[in-house]
Amino acid sequence: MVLPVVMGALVALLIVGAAVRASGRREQTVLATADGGVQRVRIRVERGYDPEVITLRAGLPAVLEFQREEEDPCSERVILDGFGRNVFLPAFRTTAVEIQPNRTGTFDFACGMGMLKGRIVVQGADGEG
Ligand SMILES: [Cu+2]
Repeated sequence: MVLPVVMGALVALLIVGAAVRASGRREQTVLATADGGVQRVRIRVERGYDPEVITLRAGLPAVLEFQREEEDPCSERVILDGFGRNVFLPAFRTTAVEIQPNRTGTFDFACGMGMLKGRIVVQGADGEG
């Protein structure tokens, strides 16, 4: 029977894919720079966001530098619902998006179609979420 073998291979592939994805997820903690107290993080955009999870501190402005390294229309907009931003990202450019993370919490961001996903975690000054 060929079908069970194919199914088994597919399941194995899915498990491997999930493991790679889990280990590939990177979290970056961003603390205020000494000059001007602006938090700054660069996010590479290519078939996803790298890092996918960004930790910010509440109460300090933050600049997210989206470095888009592809022309795939999927990633041409980034939507930060929690911050009321919907921004066009030109291909092979870095676009700075300034946000004001005043409230603690977890705020998802995504491409225009909701296929590429990232997350901003805003923590209080004491490091609590
Ligand atoms: Cu997309």
